[in-house]
Amino acid sequence: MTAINKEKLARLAKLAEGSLYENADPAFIPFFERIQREGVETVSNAFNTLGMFRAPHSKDLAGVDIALVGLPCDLGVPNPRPGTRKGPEAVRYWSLDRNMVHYATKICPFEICNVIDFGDIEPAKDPYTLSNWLSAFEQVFIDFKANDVVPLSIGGEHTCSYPVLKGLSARGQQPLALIHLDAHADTGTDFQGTRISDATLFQCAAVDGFIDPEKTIQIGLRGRGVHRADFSHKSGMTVLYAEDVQEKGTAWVVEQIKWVVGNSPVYLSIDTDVFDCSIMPGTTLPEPFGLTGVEVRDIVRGCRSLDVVGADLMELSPAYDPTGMSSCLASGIAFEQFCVLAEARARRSGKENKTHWN
Ligand SMILES: [Mn+2]
Repeated sequence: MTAINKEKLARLAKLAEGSLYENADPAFIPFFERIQREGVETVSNAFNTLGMFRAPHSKDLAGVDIALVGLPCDLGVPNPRPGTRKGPEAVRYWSLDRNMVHYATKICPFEICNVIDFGDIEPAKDPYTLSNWLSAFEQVFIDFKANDVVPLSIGGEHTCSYPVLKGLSARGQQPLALIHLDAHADTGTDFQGTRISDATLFQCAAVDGFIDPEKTIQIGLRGRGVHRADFSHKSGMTVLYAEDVQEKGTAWVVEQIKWVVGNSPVYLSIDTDVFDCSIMPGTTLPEPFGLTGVEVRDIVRGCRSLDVVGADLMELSPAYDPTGMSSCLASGIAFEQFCVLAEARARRSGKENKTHWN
């Protein structure tokens, strides 16, 4: 090839002028310009002032639409693979490598909702006792509910979802529908002498009136959890096995979700073991033959039109994830959940609030 002519080089040089974001999607240039004015570091990740997905850290719930929050507890796991207490830290780390704008749906949660990173919740005393963690979580989620704050929680093991559901249902006064993605039903009874654990929490949540089993759909079940799913069937939950998703497709799954949930306020809980063990070693109980990242993504995106009032991503266990890719995938799914929550929150309040960093 001969040298590229000067006019073409000049044209390319012109295209390359300007700052990093001047060549961004024009719809989001005002957003990126605003957050630069507000001092948000958007390139380097080496800033411990950055919250999850670069949200501002705050404990003040006034005027807040969405709280990103960590539940760093793994005391409800009786098996020999503890470690989910490090899940929030790993998602915060990998969340800085996600964009602040959804590349496909064009949703920017920070432009339609006032978002904070609430930090992690820990009990004020005796952290050796599971019930102290659950009480600490319950109190915060009661406050979230009272202040109309929508949470995206990162676990922690699945027991932590019980006090979340207790708080968001106003201790059962306003029960929720539930979309539950998991390899296991988590509707067992009294696991090894403990009533509330990561094997029983959804039975407890139903018996205690926090969720309506007839408006509950469990998706992705397989392997060792299936024979413990009796309560799910008998109480009227809709149960879709991993094979149902793989054979009938995610569009069919989303139809079932809409049929079960309707327009009820719904909570979206994802256990990382819903993913196949080959892409999710970093979880408490890895299960073969699970869902792909794209399948879970499409199911979450399929919830965009629903009245989602809270969501969580549980059981991420970074110690078993030497490459970090389990946490990378988890942070990507958490961003999908974040966008769905933000859209639903803005729709419910009928107005769009912005996130501010100062
Ligand atoms: Mn689970």
